[in-house]
Amino acid sequence: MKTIVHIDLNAFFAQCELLSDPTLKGKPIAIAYDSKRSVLSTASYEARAFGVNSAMPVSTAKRLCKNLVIIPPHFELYSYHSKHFFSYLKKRYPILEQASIDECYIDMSDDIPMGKEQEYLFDLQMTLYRVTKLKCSIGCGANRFLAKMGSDMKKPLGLTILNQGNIPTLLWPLAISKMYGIGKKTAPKLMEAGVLTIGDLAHCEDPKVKKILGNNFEYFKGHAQGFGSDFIDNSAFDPKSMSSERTFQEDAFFEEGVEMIKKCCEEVCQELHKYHKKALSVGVKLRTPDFVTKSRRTSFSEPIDDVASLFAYAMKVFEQLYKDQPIRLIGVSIERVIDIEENKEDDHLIEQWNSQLEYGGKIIKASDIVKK
Ligand code: TTP
Ligand code: MG
Ligand code: MG
Repeated sequence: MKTIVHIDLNAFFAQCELLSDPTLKGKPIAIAYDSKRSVLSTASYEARAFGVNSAMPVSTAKRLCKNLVIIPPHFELYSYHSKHFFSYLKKRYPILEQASIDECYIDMSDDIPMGKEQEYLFDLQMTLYRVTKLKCSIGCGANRFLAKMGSDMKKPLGLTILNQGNIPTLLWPLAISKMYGIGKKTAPKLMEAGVLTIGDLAHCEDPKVKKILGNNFEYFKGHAQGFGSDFIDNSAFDPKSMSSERTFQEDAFFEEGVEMIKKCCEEVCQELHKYHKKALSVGVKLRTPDFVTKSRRTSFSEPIDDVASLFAYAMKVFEQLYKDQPIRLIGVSIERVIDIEENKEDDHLIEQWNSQLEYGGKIIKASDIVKK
């Protein structure tokens, strides 16, 4: 049996902002562009106490929490902290698969003595905090699913070890909507069919539920029973292109098209940050209801990785493509993706930062990271 660990940083973007500006400590903060239409990337735990959450419209969040401090995103800063955090881990644990900007799976079968998971992982969590000043939650189990569910159970600084012994008391009572892999659309259908908790699915034989989950029924039921893949892919994924596209439920026009382009740009940028890359070109694809697809692209002289710039270029392309016709599908892609240069200054900053942390430390500001 393997020992798989999932590590996820707590309120990640918000923590990064806090490291740059300690006066924010204890305040409810959220990361978003402060405009009527935008949604929150994340919120600090102080803000979550008011019901404020990721993906919530800024207007709703402000209504729920009058003193909410809205901070615009600084992706370079988040990318910097992410890189620092995961490269520290990668040096110690070679079988590591980064799953997003703030989480990874690690196979620690050869690292943790049997039965010593709690002590070992608690020490690791404290070391990570000391070295990086970032709080994370850790989950551990015999497979990826249990590790992922475990890291989500307690936050911040949670540590949850799931095994066949405690699955009935820790995993099974959770609402089916909390099960990793069950989407927003599927959860209500399962609930309607009487599957309210993960435990219900673990024991389910109902043909109605089999129909809802289709070919994935056994897969999800297996997870609910505590089984699943324990394979960690540590071959660093090195994408040369990235894209995001959406089909509209009903044919859309210019304004909805612009909204969707913004959304796609945000998704593509998240991918760029995840892999520490920048883009040199952007393409827009547009499909009309008669399935005619047109696409165009443009290149830039300076590599970029921020949503605002990518969106501005994508809009130029979209305006050339759009001829008042209804839209069925819109996509944004970047084909020329390059590594962010291994910047000597960055390494120097990390070193300086590490040594200063030892003495209670200097604070790194977004402006120190953002390339001049
Ligand atoms: P998550 O790990 O999902 O969330 P989180 O780290 O903010 O909070 P938690 O303590 O519950 O793990 O996402 C990591 C970062 O990704 C998050 O800080 C901001 C960004 N993000 C978005 O931009 N939009 C989103 O809808 C979500 C969920 C995250
Ligand atoms: Mg997180
Ligand atoms: Mg995460």
